Amino acid sequence: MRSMIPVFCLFVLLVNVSPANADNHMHPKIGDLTISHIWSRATPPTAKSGVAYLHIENKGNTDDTLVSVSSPAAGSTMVHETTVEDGVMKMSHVMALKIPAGQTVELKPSGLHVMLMGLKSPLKATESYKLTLTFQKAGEITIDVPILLPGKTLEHAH
Ligand SMILES: [Cu+2]
Repeated sequence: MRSMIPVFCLFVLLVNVSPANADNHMHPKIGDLTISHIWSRATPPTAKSGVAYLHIENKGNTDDTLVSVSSPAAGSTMVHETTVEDGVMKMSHVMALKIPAGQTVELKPSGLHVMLMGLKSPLKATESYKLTLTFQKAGEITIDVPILLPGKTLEHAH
Protein backbone atom coordinates (compact mmCIF):
# COMPACT_ATOMS: atom_id res chain seq x y z
CA MET A 1 0.00 0.00 0.00
CA ARG A 2 2.80 2.43 0.88
CA SER A 3 3.98 2.75 -2.68
CA MET A 4 0.48 3.80 -3.78
CA ILE A 5 0.46 7.05 -1.80
CA PRO A 6 2.85 9.15 -3.91
CA VAL A 7 1.03 8.15 -7.08
CA PHE A 8 -2.28 9.26 -5.62
CA CYS A 9 -0.83 12.62 -4.53
CA LEU A 10 0.52 13.28 -7.99
CA PHE A 11 -2.90 12.56 -9.47
CA VAL A 12 -4.58 15.09 -7.15
CA LEU A 13 -1.98 17.70 -8.07
CA LEU A 14 -2.57 17.19 -11.79
CA VAL A 15 -6.34 17.53 -11.35
CA ASN A 16 -5.92 20.80 -9.44
CA VAL A 17 -3.73 22.48 -12.03
CA SER A 18 -5.62 21.41 -15.15
CA PRO A 19 -6.66 24.51 -17.16
CA ALA A 20 -10.22 23.20 -17.57
CA ASN A 21 -10.59 23.20 -13.81
CA ALA A 22 -9.14 26.68 -13.42
CA ASP A 23 -11.71 28.20 -15.75
CA ASN A 24 -14.81 26.10 -15.34
CA HIS A 25 -17.38 28.89 -15.27
CA MET A 26 -19.59 29.77 -18.20
CA HIS A 27 -19.28 32.68 -20.61
CA PRO A 28 -22.77 32.90 -22.13
CA LYS A 29 -23.15 35.09 -25.23
CA ILE A 30 -25.97 36.98 -26.85
CA GLY A 31 -25.34 39.03 -29.99
CA ASP A 32 -22.17 41.08 -29.43
CA LEU A 33 -22.34 40.65 -25.66
CA THR A 34 -20.45 38.13 -23.54
CA ILE A 35 -21.35 37.59 -19.90
CA SER A 36 -18.63 36.35 -17.54
CA HIS A 37 -17.50 36.42 -13.88
CA ILE A 38 -21.01 35.38 -12.85
CA TRP A 39 -21.46 34.74 -9.13
CA SER A 40 -23.61 35.40 -6.14
CA ARG A 41 -22.93 35.36 -2.42
CA ALA A 42 -24.67 32.88 -0.12
CA THR A 43 -27.02 34.58 2.35
CA PRO A 44 -27.84 33.92 6.02
CA PRO A 45 -31.08 31.91 6.53
CA THR A 46 -33.12 34.99 7.50
CA ALA A 47 -31.87 37.27 4.71
CA LYS A 48 -34.51 38.86 2.50
CA SER A 49 -32.09 40.19 -0.10
CA GLY A 50 -29.06 39.01 -2.01
CA VAL A 51 -26.60 40.24 -4.62
CA ALA A 52 -25.29 38.93 -7.93
CA TYR A 53 -22.22 40.06 -9.84
CA LEU A 54 -21.16 39.67 -13.46
CA HIS A 55 -19.17 41.29 -16.24
CA ILE A 56 -20.74 42.29 -19.57
CA GLU A 57 -18.39 42.70 -22.52
CA ASN A 58 -19.61 44.45 -25.66
CA LYS A 59 -17.53 43.30 -28.66
CA GLY A 60 -19.73 45.17 -31.13
CA ASN A 61 -19.53 48.61 -32.73
CA THR A 62 -22.69 49.99 -31.15
CA ASP A 63 -23.62 50.72 -27.56
CA ASP A 64 -26.22 48.56 -25.87
CA THR A 65 -28.21 49.04 -22.68
CA LEU A 66 -29.20 46.61 -19.94
CA VAL A 67 -32.84 47.61 -19.43
CA SER A 68 -34.05 44.99 -16.97
CA VAL A 69 -33.05 42.04 -14.82
CA SER A 70 -35.34 39.41 -13.32
CA SER A 71 -35.07 36.15 -11.41
CA PRO A 72 -37.51 33.51 -10.17
CA ALA A 73 -35.40 33.49 -6.96
CA ALA A 74 -36.63 36.91 -5.85
CA GLY A 75 -39.76 39.06 -5.69
CA SER A 76 -38.04 41.94 -7.40
CA THR A 77 -34.67 42.32 -9.06
CA MET A 78 -32.85 45.45 -10.21
CA VAL A 79 -29.43 46.89 -10.93
CA HIS A 80 -28.01 48.97 -8.06
CA GLU A 81 -24.94 51.08 -7.72
CA THR A 82 -23.14 51.47 -4.41
CA THR A 83 -21.59 54.87 -3.88
CA VAL A 84 -20.03 56.57 -0.87
CA GLU A 85 -21.19 60.13 -0.15
CA ASP A 86 -19.69 61.94 2.85
CA GLY A 87 -18.55 58.59 4.26
CA VAL A 88 -22.04 57.09 4.02
CA MET A 89 -22.58 54.10 1.74
CA LYS A 90 -25.65 54.43 -0.46
CA MET A 91 -27.31 52.19 -3.02
CA SER A 92 -29.16 53.72 -5.92
CA HIS A 93 -31.34 52.08 -8.55
CA VAL A 94 -29.81 52.12 -12.05
CA MET A 95 -32.76 52.18 -14.46
CA ALA A 96 -30.74 51.61 -17.63
CA LEU A 97 -27.13 50.46 -17.60
CA LYS A 98 -25.19 51.48 -20.69
CA ILE A 99 -22.82 48.87 -22.15
CA PRO A 100 -20.57 50.98 -24.43
CA ALA A 101 -19.25 49.51 -27.68
CA GLY A 102 -15.88 47.81 -27.22
CA GLN A 103 -16.01 48.01 -23.44
CA THR A 104 -16.65 45.78 -20.45
CA VAL A 105 -18.98 46.85 -17.66
CA GLU A 106 -18.14 45.16 -14.36
CA LEU A 107 -20.73 44.46 -11.70
CA LYS A 108 -18.60 43.67 -8.65
CA PRO A 109 -18.48 44.20 -4.87
CA SER A 110 -18.59 47.89 -3.78
CA GLY A 111 -19.95 49.06 -7.13
CA LEU A 112 -22.61 48.00 -9.57
CA HIS A 113 -24.55 44.87 -8.61
CA VAL A 114 -27.76 43.01 -9.26
CA MET A 115 -29.94 43.32 -6.17
CA LEU A 116 -32.41 40.54 -5.43
CA MET A 117 -35.15 41.66 -3.05
CA GLY A 118 -37.77 39.50 -1.41
CA LEU A 119 -35.77 36.27 -1.74
CA LYS A 120 -38.09 33.27 -1.98
CA SER A 121 -35.50 31.18 -0.10
CA PRO A 122 -31.95 31.83 1.17
CA LEU A 123 -29.17 31.62 -1.41
CA LYS A 124 -27.31 28.43 -0.51
CA ALA A 125 -23.63 27.94 -1.35
CA THR A 126 -22.92 25.48 -4.20
CA GLU A 127 -26.46 25.92 -5.57
CA SER A 128 -27.40 28.22 -8.43
CA TYR A 129 -30.38 30.17 -9.71
CA LYS A 130 -31.58 31.69 -12.98
CA LEU A 131 -31.19 35.35 -13.84
CA THR A 132 -32.65 36.91 -16.98
CA LEU A 133 -30.96 39.98 -18.48
CA THR A 134 -32.79 42.07 -21.07
CA PHE A 135 -30.76 44.29 -23.39
CA GLN A 136 -32.23 46.95 -25.63
CA LYS A 137 -30.45 45.68 -28.79
CA ALA A 138 -29.16 42.17 -28.07
CA GLY A 139 -32.39 40.97 -26.47
CA GLU A 140 -32.95 38.60 -23.61
CA ILE A 141 -30.63 35.99 -22.10
CA THR A 142 -31.10 33.71 -19.08
CA ILE A 143 -27.95 32.71 -17.21
CA ASP A 144 -27.13 30.41 -14.29
CA VAL A 145 -25.71 32.23 -11.28
CA PRO A 146 -23.55 30.01 -9.04
CA ILE A 147 -23.73 30.79 -5.31
CA LEU A 148 -20.45 31.05 -3.41
CA LEU A 149 -19.80 30.71 0.34
CA PRO A 150 -20.10 33.94 2.38
CA GLY A 151 -16.75 35.73 2.37
CA LYS A 152 -15.60 34.09 -0.85
CA THR A 153 -15.17 35.99 -4.06
CA LEU A 154 -14.74 34.58 -7.50
CA GLU A 155 -11.14 33.67 -8.23
CA HIS A 156 -10.52 34.17 -11.90
CA ALA A 157 -7.64 32.42 -13.59
CA HIS A 158 -7.38 33.85 -17.09
CU1 LIG B 1 -28.17 46.97 -3.78
